[in-house]
Amino acid sequence: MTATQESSTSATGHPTTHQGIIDFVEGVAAMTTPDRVYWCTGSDEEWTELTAALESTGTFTRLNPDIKPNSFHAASDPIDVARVEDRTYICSVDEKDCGPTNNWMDPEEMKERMRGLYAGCMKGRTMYVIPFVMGHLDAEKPMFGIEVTDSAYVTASMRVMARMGSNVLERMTELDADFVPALHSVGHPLEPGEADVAWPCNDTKYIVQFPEERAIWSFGSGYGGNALLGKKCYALRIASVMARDEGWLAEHMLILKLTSPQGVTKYVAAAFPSACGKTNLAMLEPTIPGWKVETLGDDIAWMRVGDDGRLWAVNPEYGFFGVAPGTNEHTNPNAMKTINKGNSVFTNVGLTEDGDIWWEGLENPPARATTWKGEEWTPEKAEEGLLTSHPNSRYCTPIKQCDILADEYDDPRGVPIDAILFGGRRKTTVPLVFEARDWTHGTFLGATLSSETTAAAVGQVGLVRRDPMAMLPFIGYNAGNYFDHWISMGKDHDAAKLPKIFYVNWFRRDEDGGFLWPGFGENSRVLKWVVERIDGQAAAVETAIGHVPTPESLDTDGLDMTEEHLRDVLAVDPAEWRAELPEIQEWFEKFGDDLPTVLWTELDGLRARLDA
Ligand code: GTP
Ligand code: SPV
Ligand code: MN
Repeated sequence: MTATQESSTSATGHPTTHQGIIDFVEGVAAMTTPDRVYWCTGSDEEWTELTAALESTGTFTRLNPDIKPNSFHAASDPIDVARVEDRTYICSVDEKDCGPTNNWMDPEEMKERMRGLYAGCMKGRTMYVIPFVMGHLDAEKPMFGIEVTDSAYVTASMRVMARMGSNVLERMTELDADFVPALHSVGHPLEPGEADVAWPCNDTKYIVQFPEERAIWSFGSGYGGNALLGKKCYALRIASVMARDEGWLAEHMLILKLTSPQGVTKYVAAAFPSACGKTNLAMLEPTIPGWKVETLGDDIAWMRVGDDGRLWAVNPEYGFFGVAPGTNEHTNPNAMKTINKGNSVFTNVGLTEDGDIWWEGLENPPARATTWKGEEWTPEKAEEGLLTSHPNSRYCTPIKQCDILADEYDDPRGVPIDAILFGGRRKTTVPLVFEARDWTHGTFLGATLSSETTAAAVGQVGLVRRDPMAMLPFIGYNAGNYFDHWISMGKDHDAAKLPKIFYVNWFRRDEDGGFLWPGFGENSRVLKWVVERIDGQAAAVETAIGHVPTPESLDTDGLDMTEEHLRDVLAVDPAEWRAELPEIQEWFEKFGDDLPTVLWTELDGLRARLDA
């Protein structure tokens, strides 16, 4: 890159006088020995230079500008397609603070090991310095970070996903602000004359959080959640620790605004595990007349109790990093409109002959395409099982391009949440929707949330595991203490003003393996029941697990569904739930004394109600 910054260059030649930032950047450069250090400005010229550089290394293929302007296709190394949970560590000083659900290593030992990997690892490359802020630059306390990376792909993607650039650096300098130092390398140094590869990465990967230091060290991967360090590493793992210490919540939740035909507005946050429907719900087009959904966020919510006692949520991100397969004009027309405006990066999807992208589930399959692995694809080969796209392929697109982005997205105070939904992917047992009895019971539902694993993380797909609050891979400390933090939010504040908690499951199956519930836009019927519950209008039956809709209380107008079918959708089978009890028991036992006793009381209550 040739661009340099003239303004406010310090005596050290850096575009800031913030000594903490200078020390971090110089320290990393000394260890990793890049050929160049480049401070990102976030300008349009910079984007043009970055994307041109990515085209020249073969990382990016420019898409047809008549179809998707200023957009690019990228294909990763097949060993670098998803988050690597077994390589992700919480290196707290005390192992107990990491808890039983995270990998731990002594921070000094980990640093020693990683310094060995980082030594000279940026040789032959440019080191990009990305000043960024998660949330608003004019927030009461802006949440700054500096990501240092040797990946132009990561730099381009960070520009889409986070507010970044010169104005952020200037503000950090003015405030002499605290920031999260986030070090990233693909771990692929280049010897003199050695040609680069399209997707540099390393067989050895480490995604490491140092919670006390609020620092992130990532090595060996270029994939989103492993490499765009503002996202999962900062906004969830590190932020969850900050939130524990400061009395707020950092959660894996979408945020949406729902307006009824009468013009009544409600805000809903929902936590579903990776690849379980957050983006789709966040951008939903209601099928019930007169209802409107607007989006505030699709992956992460930071929530604080305001002076009014309500729980206020902001989305700290600036883009969508969405699952591509299955996205289409029917399932998510708003995502399609967003990406069709251009300015987007598509990773591990198919590339068509006319310079567009295609993935499984998209309309109008092309006559031929190149798969993400570079194979030739035709509809005939699809019948033999060849996929154009990796199941965890992603689009990366600016949130501001979303037509249904709510105006409140730009308000640093965020929005007051009326309802929290927890949900997972369960073929059996869990009904379409039910309401928790109170905040503590809601915390129990979140703490015992279960879901089938997906392609968003490396490993076997389809295994049922407990994924508390959809945060299993993202809680930056002892999950037992995290449950306690949730419980105390209900105790330290007026629970009546906090959101009501619900549990949903779009993924229940019939005997033939088909989905019992049509999902997507039809989920508006569930949202309607939820807000009517909050307003005391919708009926429910009290069951052992919580308040389940009566069949009449769920709006099924225009839905082609028999009464019997609807009963199956809403069914609570005591035998199935009894089978959950030993699993929950085993799950809770993992946490020993760190599990809040009220959660044992909740489990006893559930058992007693099931036996009654
Ligand atoms: P991350 O970005 O990994 O955190 O995922 P996410 O929670 O945002 O999931 P997303 O909305 O991208 O959905 C993932 C997959 O679930 C896609 O293949 C969707 O088509 C599918 N999906 C989403 N909503 C529904 C639904 O209501 N019913 C069914 N059957 N599938 C759904
Ligand atoms: C997830 O896996 O939950 C995602 C994608 O949202 S990633 O950014 O890779 O974590
Ligand atoms: Mn996610």
